[in-house]
Amino acid sequence: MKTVITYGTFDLFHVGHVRILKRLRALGDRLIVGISSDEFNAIKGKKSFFSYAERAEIVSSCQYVDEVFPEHNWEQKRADILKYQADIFGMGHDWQGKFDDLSDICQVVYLERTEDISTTEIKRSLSLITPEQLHELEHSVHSMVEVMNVILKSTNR
Ligand code: C2G
Repeated sequence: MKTVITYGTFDLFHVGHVRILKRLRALGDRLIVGISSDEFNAIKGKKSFFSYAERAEIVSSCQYVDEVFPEHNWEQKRADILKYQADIFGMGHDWQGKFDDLSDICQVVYLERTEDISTTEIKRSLSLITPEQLHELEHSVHSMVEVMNVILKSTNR
């Protein structure tokens, strides 16, 4: 049973997260993920949209993930690797070299990141939506609902 372990915030779960988890899972028989707690996120200078509990629930629902646990600090990785008897520690290549010190107790790998998507970029794009655009969107949705109701009524006659 080859165990792979990784860590992250995984806020606003997106295809970049899915792909790294899929690639890591393919390296072994089970994948265990340390999800950064809200308090650790603060230390990392991040404020996630979803709470730890929500992010843990989302990541654990991913088909490539077997177990999740809280990541409280930078220093716990060595103990976690020993506790879970992890054979491979992996991260996206934006962390290249940062965790090589763990190579005495497991294989350390850095896999290709998915370019052009990030939680930060998603938040930035959403923040650019103006109230007027939201109003227009709301109006369009209402119009679509009215059209659908007419179609439904005409088909139910
Ligand atoms: N990732 C990726 N492609 C993206 C975005 C993220 O492959 N477009 C990968 C990252 O390389 C990382 C994982 O997804 O391996 C989680 O990324 P984040 O949620 O941003 O986590 P991070 O802030 O990197 O926290 O102790 C380690 C830290 O907890 C890592």
